[in-house]
Amino acid sequence: MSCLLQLLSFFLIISSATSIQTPKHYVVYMGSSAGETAESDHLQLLSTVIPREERERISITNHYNHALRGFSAMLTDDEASELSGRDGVVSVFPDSILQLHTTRSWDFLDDNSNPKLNRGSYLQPHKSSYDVIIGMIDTGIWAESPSFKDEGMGEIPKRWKGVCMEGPDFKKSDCNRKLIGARYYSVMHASNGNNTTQMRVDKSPRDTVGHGTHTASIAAGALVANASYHGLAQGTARGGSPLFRIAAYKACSEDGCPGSTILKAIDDAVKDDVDIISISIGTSAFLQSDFLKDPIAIGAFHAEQMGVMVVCSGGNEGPDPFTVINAAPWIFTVAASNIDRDFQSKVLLGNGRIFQGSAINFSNLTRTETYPLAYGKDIAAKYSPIPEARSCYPGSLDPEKVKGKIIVCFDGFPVVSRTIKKLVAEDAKAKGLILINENDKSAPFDSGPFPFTEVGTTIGYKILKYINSNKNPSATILPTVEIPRIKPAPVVAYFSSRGPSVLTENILKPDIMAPGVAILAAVTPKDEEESASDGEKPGGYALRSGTSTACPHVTGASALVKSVHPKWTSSMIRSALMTTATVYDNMRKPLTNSSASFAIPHEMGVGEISPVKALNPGLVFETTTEDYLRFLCYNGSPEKTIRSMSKTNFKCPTKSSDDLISNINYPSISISKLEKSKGFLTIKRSVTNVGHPNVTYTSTAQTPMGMKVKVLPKKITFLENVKRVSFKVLFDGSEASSGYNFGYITWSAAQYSVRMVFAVNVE
Ligand SMILES: *[C@@H]1O[C@H](CO)[C@@H](O)[C@H](O)[C@H]1NC(C)=O
Ligand SMILES: *[C@@H]1O[C@H](CO)[C@@H](O)[C@H](O)[C@H]1NC(C)=O
Ligand SMILES: *[C@@H]1O[C@H](CO)[C@@H](O)[C@H](O)[C@H]1NC(C)=O
Ligand SMILES: *[C@@H]1O[C@H](CO)[C@@H](O)[C@H](O)[C@H]1NC(C)=O
Ligand SMILES: *[C@@H]1O[C@H](CO)[C@@H](O)[C@H](O)[C@H]1NC(C)=O
Ligand SMILES: *[C@@H]1O[C@H](CO)[C@@H](O)[C@H](O)[C@H]1NC(C)=O
Ligand SMILES: CC(=O)N[C@H]1CO[C@H](CO)[C@@H](O)[C@@H]1O
Repeated sequence: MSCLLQLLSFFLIISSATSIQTPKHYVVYMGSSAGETAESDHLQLLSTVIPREERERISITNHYNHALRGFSAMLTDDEASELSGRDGVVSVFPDSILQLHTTRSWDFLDDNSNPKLNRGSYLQPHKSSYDVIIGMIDTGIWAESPSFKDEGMGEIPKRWKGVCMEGPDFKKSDCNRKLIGARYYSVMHASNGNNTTQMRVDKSPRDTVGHGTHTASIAAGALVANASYHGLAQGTARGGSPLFRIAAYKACSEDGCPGSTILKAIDDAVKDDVDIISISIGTSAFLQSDFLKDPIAIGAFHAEQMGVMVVCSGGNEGPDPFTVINAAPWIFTVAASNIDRDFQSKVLLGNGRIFQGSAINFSNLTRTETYPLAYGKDIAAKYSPIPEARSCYPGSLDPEKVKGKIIVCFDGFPVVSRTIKKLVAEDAKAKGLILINENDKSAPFDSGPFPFTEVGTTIGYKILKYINSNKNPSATILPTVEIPRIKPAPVVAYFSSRGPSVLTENILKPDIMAPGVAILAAVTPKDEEESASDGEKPGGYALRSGTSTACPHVTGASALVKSVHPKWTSSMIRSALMTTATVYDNMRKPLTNSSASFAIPHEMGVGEISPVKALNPGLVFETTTEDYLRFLCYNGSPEKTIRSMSKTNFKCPTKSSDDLISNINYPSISISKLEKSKGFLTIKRSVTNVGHPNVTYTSTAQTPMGMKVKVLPKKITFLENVKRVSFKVLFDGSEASSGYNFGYITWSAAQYSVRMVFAVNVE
């Protein structure tokens, strides 16, 4: 036995010693920028690990030197590991491809259901005193969209240091007073794990994917009257405020976004002097390892340190818990909700019965004619397994039997998205597809001109019963109609990623929720060709879903607060939005999730944004860079590393443990472990008065059954010279039920109401 083991390890040593390591793309992160670092310093460092005979590899693909310090380069694993031990190197990690937050490979949200902008009236235009610049890190921009017209906008702010990069299809004159900057990046070497793939070299900031155009028009699009998607969702399209400026940083292509390029885009955006960065991109929840090996978390940390706010989508991997990403405490993390609008395509059966289905389609079918109706299982190809045929699995249906019929399938096999099922039916020349969805997926699917609708299991089984009890069942799918003023709304979107974060349960994530289902926003013409029926004039707008569309709503809302309170830091703006968020829907009932249960903070954060209320929050929780550094200590990063990031001689507190993270001055409270036997646990917070100078606030607590919550002191008073006051919250879970308990504490005075949500895991 031991002999065999020895033999095995012998072979292992041989094989690793003889294998030639292929260089891959790595990011070498070196902490805070200490002023401009010359590229030659980084080349010098590289030359100490790369052998002389491979000198051509001593070359830097990205050089970071504004917000942070570091570079990316092609390295072997050994070279990378050697570099990671060097002085001044915080982390070395393989570059990876992050995904746009509207698509995912095993998607519940379909490729088609990309993101786009909410119809008007979401945010009121507001008198602003400060000219906010929003940096969109995304797939670039379609400058010609009416959403980026600059009518009525004043001079570009003098502090702006960005550029409008040109390309074969993009001229300097494509930028204007609304779209003030556009950059693109040469994305040459990118690798996923050990598989190095060559990516296209970009030549222009133009958006060829559509994602960046949608998100930018949501955050800051101009007013566009009569925007609609083929007549649906008609109204005035506009972003957070028509007056905000946009700078586009094209870090992504349709293949995704290399982390090394996102980091470069953040570095540039900070240098260019944007106020807020919006990122609707991320890795998969299951690939998260460490905040300091995550390019978005690293970039966002340094942006925050330099006074630039970073807003990110929380991901589309819901509804399972522990799926939220972009969950560092210095990131504003956004969940998605449905809004009060739905899209339905009715199914009309041969027997005259009509059922409601959910879809966005351009079906040309009418009431007057019906088509043969068949269940996938009954028209299976030879030898194909029944579960596959009942789910429209590729290759499982007999094209001869499908042709000319309306097909009914179940939504089995999560990897086979709605897009694929639609293609399976369409390729076999089906007349239409009725999908029976076991889960309410809440985001209507855009099937373009192909007749499609999606029904729940109750209706689904009625349709199957009709098929089974009729010799010649038939049906038709009617064109989509918009159903306005849906109740209840908002509702947590099914796909929205859920907390807690796998990286720490002592910060509540996601932070907040915003509209992210069937949002109308600007698109690129290419995007539209696919959906337009013959001869139809493209309208320039489309409906898309995903936390990608929710994030720029929060970016726009943050910009609104910034425009009215230019001196506020990002943590003050975040706090203002969080403590004023609403937890009630349009029926004045507590917010719910898509299965009609009360929504919990792991689904929606503190609730749905309420941007206008956030302009006057009364009190704010300020979270400082020092707080974030202490967070890193508590989270287990070495002090040496944290010093490299801080630019100072920062010292970690002598007592350092994960539990102490709950004491970071955050606008919500999360406690990963409250032991029943240990009595009261004390949490500290401090609040800053931004409202009337002489005021006394009183606290009340909304507590879950059995849990004791005490706020000390119960009243806090602010005077002209007393702006910041500390208080304690004591939690006793000895009689509470085990598991997560949720509630909130409200500080009230006159017109102000400051809500602080808590999540406490009782053991
Ligand atoms: C890297 O290669 C090893 C073996 O060659 C393989 O087991 C592993 O899955 C690969 N990792 C990635 C991320 O591709
Ligand atoms: C790398 O990935 C590409 C596409 O994902 C694949 O075609 C190729 O075979 C992979 N190469 C290696 C060495 O695994
Ligand atoms: C908007 O469209 C409606 C009907 O399509 C039309 O009557 C109206 O004049 C349009 N308004 C503008 C401002 O174009
Ligand atoms: C609907 O459009 C398709 C092409 O998109 C065409 O083949 C079909 O005949 C049309 N059906 C009706 C009823 O007009
Ligand atoms: C809604 O919330 C309930 C209770 O927390 C939970 O059991 C259910 O799985 C949730 N539904 C979705 C779709 O997340
Ligand atoms: C606040 O109170 C102080 C004295 O307590 C008073 O001098 C001051 O005028 C008050 N300020 C306002 C704005 O009411
Ligand atoms: C939502 C949508 O586009 N519905 C269309 C479906 O098709 C009919 C007929 O072509 C159109 O009139 C609807 O507008």
